[in-house]
Amino acid sequence: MASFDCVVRNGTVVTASDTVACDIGIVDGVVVALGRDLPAGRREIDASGRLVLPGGVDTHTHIEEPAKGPARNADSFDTASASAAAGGTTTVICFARQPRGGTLADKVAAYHELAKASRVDYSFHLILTDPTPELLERELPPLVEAGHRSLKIFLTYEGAKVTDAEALRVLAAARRLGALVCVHAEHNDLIEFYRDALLAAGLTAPKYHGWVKPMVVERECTHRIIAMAEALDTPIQVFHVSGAESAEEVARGQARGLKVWAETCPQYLTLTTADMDRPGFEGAKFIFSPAARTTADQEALWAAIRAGVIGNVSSDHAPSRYEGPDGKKAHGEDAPFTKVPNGLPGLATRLPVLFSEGVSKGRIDLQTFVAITATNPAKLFGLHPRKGTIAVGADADLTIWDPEKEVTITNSLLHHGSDYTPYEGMAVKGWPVTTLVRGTVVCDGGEIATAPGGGRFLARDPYPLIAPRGVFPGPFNPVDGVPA
Ligand code: DUC
Ligand code: ZN
Ligand code: ZN
Repeated sequence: MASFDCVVRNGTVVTASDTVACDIGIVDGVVVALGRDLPAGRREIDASGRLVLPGGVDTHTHIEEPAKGPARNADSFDTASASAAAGGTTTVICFARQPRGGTLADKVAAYHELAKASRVDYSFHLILTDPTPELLERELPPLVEAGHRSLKIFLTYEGAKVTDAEALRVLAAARRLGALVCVHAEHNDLIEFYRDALLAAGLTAPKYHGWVKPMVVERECTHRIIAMAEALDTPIQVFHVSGAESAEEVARGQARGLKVWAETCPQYLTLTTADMDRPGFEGAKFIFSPAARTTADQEALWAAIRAGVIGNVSSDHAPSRYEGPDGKKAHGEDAPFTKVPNGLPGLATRLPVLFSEGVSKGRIDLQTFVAITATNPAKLFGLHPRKGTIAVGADADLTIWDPEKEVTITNSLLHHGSDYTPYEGMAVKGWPVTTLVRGTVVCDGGEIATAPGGGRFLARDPYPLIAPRGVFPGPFNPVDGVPA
């Protein structure tokens, strides 16, 4: 009788700490053995000449979220999870959003229903747009207790943004409840001042999206939210750090010993302001926030990754279609940049683009690649060691990777609901060939191998990494109203 449900044989297993040639034995979706010459499994997968990586953990994905006006998120959980699987990602964290002036609990329940179509495992961040005492004191505690252990706030975007006073209340609530706060940090009033001036000057083409939010907009706000988090001794993650100056703010906070973490995204490592200036309306495909920056910023971000300042590279997958009445052209081909929905598809391309630009081009090593795409995000969001590594006892979420395979990215490879990829025509070296979620092959040779569904919700228990330090900058603890 076979000892294992499945054996992945003859591969080179890579984790954030080691590279080892060994087989992987799987029973009931869990890794139960790592070793040479394991006995036969009911299913055998030959990984000769391949790397076997922990399945990617993408902790910033907008899936089937309601959008503004005629615009629509181009993915369902069916298509988004297909693109995750095709790109070697086996866990996503996406967003259940409180409607402004509305309740969150109903939205969370409805989002759980939608997510049942996911092929990959998933967890939710809770977006707070209206942090009233009722929300923070009554609605939120049971939701966090049920495993939604991260909150997101926006400091910009009409309809989503919170004031500094509200942000402080969210930070205080998160500290009490044991949740991590993730922050979209851009200075709203400054953006609006720039916006009004640009529109008044008749500067409306897609490239002016870059002008409306220069680096100072993000740098100031990154500094501000870190200061607020420091004052309340509340751990935070800064989302989508786009360039050198914000990374420097994060590094300064970390050097002071603060629990401040940061992510960046492949688009900030590969795209620049020039992409928003492509001919015609093409630049709209590259409208996302914060905006793409310079090649010097890209090098600074790689350096921040190597230094450990930025420990997580997520996709910020936020797909719109380009064509059609609900996508980038929803307001026409001459629409001002202010009317173009923000975001781009990136779930499927996150790992290949990062591997190619990072590992294949020698900017980072394999261990760093695994750390920033799987292990660190799993740790930061309370999913490790079940997710984010290959170890006995971990879920058998695996990506079998061909490090030599050369692929020209084209949209039809990606399985998402968008009709474009910002990386169309990009040549990459290194590609996922087979993806397993808890021992089940979900994508093989670019073909999706399972029907929608099968993914599981990952409730996240309290975990020590995001416990407050117990250190305040003054003699008073303003969260609990007692001496520090
Ligand atoms: N920026 C965000 O903050 N969220 C989704 C899309 C985007 O570009
Ligand atoms: Zn954001
Ligand atoms: Zn986002």
